[in-house]
Amino acid sequence: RRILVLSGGIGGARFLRGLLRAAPEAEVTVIGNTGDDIHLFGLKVCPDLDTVMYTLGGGIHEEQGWGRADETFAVKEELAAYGVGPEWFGLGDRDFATHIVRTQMLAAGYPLSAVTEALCQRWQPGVRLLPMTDDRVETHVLIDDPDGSGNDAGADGSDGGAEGRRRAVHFQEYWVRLRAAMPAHAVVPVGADQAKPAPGVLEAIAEADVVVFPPSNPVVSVGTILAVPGIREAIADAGVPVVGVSPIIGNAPVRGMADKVLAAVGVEATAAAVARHYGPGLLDAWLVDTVDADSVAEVEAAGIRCRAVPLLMTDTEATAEMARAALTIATEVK
Ligand code: GDP
Ligand code: FO1
Ligand code: CA
Repeated sequence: RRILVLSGGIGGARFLRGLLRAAPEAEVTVIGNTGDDIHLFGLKVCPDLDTVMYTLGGGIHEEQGWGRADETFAVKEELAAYGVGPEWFGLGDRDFATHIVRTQMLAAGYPLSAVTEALCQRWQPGVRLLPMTDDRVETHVLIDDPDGSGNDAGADGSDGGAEGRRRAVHFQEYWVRLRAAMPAHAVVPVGADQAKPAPGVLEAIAEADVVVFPPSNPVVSVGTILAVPGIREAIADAGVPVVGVSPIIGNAPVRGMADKVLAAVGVEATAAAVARHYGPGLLDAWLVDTVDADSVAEVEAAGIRCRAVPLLMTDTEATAEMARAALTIATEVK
């Protein structure tokens, strides 16, 4: 059985670990989000691809969910000693090697998809990991300018935020430096419009027996992948079940800033609202947590099959149970 998964970083990677345990015989292809990518110190960093690769390859820092286990930060400290920033993004020595190899291969002319395949030769994640595109896409977030605009209130006493300047910051700066402490007015995957699906992406969608949206961030992870022209249409036209798992439990993300970016796109942070956001034209079935059992009827009324099951990925077996529930509901919808 061929399973296709659209994944961001931490949430998607942890779900994949459970999926591989639930369906050890399946061929799993992952389309990874690259909108989080950032260029630092002359290197290209791909947080979501690396999180999937490290998590499934056994190198992840488990508590953090990102970055390597057993890390040291000598290079980071030396860069800071030279006054070379930014200092707010925690790149470790082991992680730097991944970005050096990637940047070297890109400079030699290899596309990101070939680079990712080469890196996975070492890590053996047990899935085929494809970037959503080989083209450059970087998500930016529009916020009220935290460092400018001088006066706190407009001349007429209005809220500086409404009248004040706004600026776009890289998603990583919004999340890692600013901790998503202020509203996001817009989320823009810069470059997505001109991006083409990476080699193998459309074929993997066409060959899939089931497509899974894991509990990844619906806006900056799954949403960004769907923003690459051709991918959403290919999934909708594949004629196979598309099953999603809610990253929102009890009207809040389990971790991270999904509520902030959902608000930016006008979607409330509820399990049902996210299902409706994906839409019945795309999503055939949706899993919500048992605390959100009262929203099952609402989701089904939207034309999406829905079931309430425990959705906390407390360990691999709990996650495997979620994956089994997702594969089961898929057999009931198409
Ligand atoms: P990121 O790129 O590192 O942010 O990772 P993803 O986009 O793949 O996943 C982030 C999402 O995972 C967040 O919106 C969380 O709410 C969700 N998440 C994390 N842990 C859990 C969990 O145990 N259960 C569920 N249902 N969602 C989770
Ligand atoms: N997330 C943080 O909250 N703080 C960090 O310092 C940080 C560093 C980092 C380095 C490499 C990498 O691949 C990921 C890293 N992340 C960090 C996670 C990153 O921001 C992810 O993109 C988020 O999980 C949201 O997608
Ligand atoms: Ca991410």
